[in-house]
Amino acid sequence: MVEQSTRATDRPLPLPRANLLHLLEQMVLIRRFEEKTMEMLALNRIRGYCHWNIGEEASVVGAVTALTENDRLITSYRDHGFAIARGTPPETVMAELFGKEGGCAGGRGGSMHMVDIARGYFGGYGIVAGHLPLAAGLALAADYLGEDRAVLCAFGDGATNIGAFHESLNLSKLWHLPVVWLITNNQYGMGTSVHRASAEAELYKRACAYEMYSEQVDGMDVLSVYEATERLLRRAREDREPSLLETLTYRYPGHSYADAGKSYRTKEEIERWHQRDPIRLFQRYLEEHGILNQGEYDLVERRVSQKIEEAVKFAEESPFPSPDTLFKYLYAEEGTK
Ligand SMILES: Cc1ncc(C[n+]2csc(CCOP(=O)(O)OP(=O)(O)O)c2C)c(N)n1
Ligand SMILES: [Mg+2]
Repeated sequence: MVEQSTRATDRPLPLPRANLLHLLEQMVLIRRFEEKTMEMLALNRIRGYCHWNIGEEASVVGAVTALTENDRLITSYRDHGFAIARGTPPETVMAELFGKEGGCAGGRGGSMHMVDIARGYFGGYGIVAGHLPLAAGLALAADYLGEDRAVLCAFGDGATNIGAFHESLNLSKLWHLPVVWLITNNQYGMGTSVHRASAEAELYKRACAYEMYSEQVDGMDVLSVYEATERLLRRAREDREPSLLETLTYRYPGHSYADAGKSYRTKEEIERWHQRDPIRLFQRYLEEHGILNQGEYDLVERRVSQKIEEAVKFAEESPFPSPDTLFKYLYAEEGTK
């Protein structure tokens, strides 16, 4: 099969060289991090659920990189990559997966509940579409307090068939809230394809019910995702207008550890999406523009592999939370907001 090129190949460079290389390194970091979590799960170092962003790196990194420091992010449970892309140190994400005190949620959250308030990451949520009303609330707070920030709310295609999706989009348009609704359309909600679940399978079109602006982009092309998200976040901040962005992408592994992802997808389909691996596409783009050669790519892999080793070491060495702190974080403490 002929590999499709990135849509961005014939455009001028949209970002300085260092930023482009950073996008690549973030994507490689997320890929290798997730592969390591699979290994750690098999070794029982990580217990419980694990939903990976493998295959979706361009959608995750492209969107999150478009946020300003002031902006806010909130996501579903498929959240390891979102935390890393937002700048949460990989070692605290790994420690969270291990259930350790040094984790970004103090070991209380685990895979589905990464959080990093200091970096404006308001967390991953396990209830499908449960966080969309929270995103509307974050955007309403920004508006009410006159803050110069927008909210990026990421969720899966499956979330678009939940009532909270419609309620949140409706209110956000009615009240002109500064929020970008981001559908990471990886073609499946567990084992159900979008075409079997949604009467309108072009999910971005659903925004028309709320007279909301929407777009669909190639979610395997990190620059397309970055450019669209950056533009829509700016519109949210400056014009106080919400919008809906759909990225078309694919998760290469199964839904979680209990799903091999093979019974409801053909080998041919999986192979077709592998032909457009977001990391390979962007690597080629950078090579075609003389920004990267194989030796430099190998260095990226080496740096990433070092970071992953450090992340595992930190997670292993961090203690489990002490039982005395069982009730910590359950109630607000006096003097805290
Ligand atoms: C309200 C609710 N219903 C069902 C589930 C079980 N469940 C967990 S993930 C999932 C699929 C969601 O698919 P999608 O929104 O496309 O996200 P993806 O996993 O593909 O990233 C379902 C049905 C849940 N967590 N919450
Ligand atoms: Mg999905």
